[in-house]
Amino acid sequence: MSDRYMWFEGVPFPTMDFTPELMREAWESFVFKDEDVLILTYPKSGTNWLVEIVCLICSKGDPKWIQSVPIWDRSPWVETEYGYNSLKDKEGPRLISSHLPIQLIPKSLFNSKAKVIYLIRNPRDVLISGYFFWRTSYFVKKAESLKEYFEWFIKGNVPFGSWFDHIHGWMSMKGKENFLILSYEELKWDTRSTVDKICQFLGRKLEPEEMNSLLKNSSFQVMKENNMSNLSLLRGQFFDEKNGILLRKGITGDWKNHITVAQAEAFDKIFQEKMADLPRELFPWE
Ligand code: PPS
Repeated sequence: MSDRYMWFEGVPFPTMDFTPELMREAWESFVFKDEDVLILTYPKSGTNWLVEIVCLICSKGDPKWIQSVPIWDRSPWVETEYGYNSLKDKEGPRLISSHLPIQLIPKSLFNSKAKVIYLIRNPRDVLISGYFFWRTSYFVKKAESLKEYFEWFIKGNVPFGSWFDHIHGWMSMKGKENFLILSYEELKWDTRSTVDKICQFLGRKLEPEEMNSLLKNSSFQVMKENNMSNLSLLRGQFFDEKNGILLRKGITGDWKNHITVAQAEAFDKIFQEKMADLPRELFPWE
């Protein structure tokens, strides 16, 4: 059980599988290769869904890989001890996941042509998803109530720091040829077209039946039942035995069921203040 964070360079991180030494080594020494694909998100934005989709693009819709290898081995987290060690000597093109803010990503990214997909989600839904997820985990500080977590989220006192800073930081990459920005909302509202966009970005093509298999196997229901993707293998070790759940609801706008009118108004005000300098089309839920 944890009642604290692991702080690194002023940003709070989970306490399990994260150490300052490893994070510094990854930051300074990890080498991105031009053929790598990096899936980058602020936590609770749909990372695992996007990983599942990219894996199915790589396997041309064949679900064997996603049904036999845990998702954290298919696309390891570069900032964790386990992920870093499995990635660093891996041959060939790699799928890599990260929640790191731009200032802490391994520096070699900026000298490589690795393809980066950055997935954004309505921060109100990110907040709710995070509230329910972190409280079943053994590796982050737990809020007493949603009210308390709401305050922490606004201040950035949550795992991986401020959502607002994360978005601002990574938006400095907007317009670069190797940087694709997507939203959870577009992925949810028009999965097929968004997958087409990803295929185009990765230089891949799927036949219609391959695409249909991808859509079926990355759907919320199928992923929720896939033990290689739903994190159930980590229950007891990283998460509460009974309640640890990654695939909770998988919808847009669930925040409306949890946040009070006063909180929603306060959030709108902060969002407008902090995000006014970024183009509105980045935020399709507005
Ligand atoms: S983590 O722990 O930060 O890596 O979580 P992450 O994967 O980024 O986000 C978890 C949320 O994504 C939802 N999810 C999906 N939605 C729709 N379809 C599919 N297939 C899918 N897979 C994961 C998951 O349900 C979490 O959102 P909430 O709102 O909590 O349900």
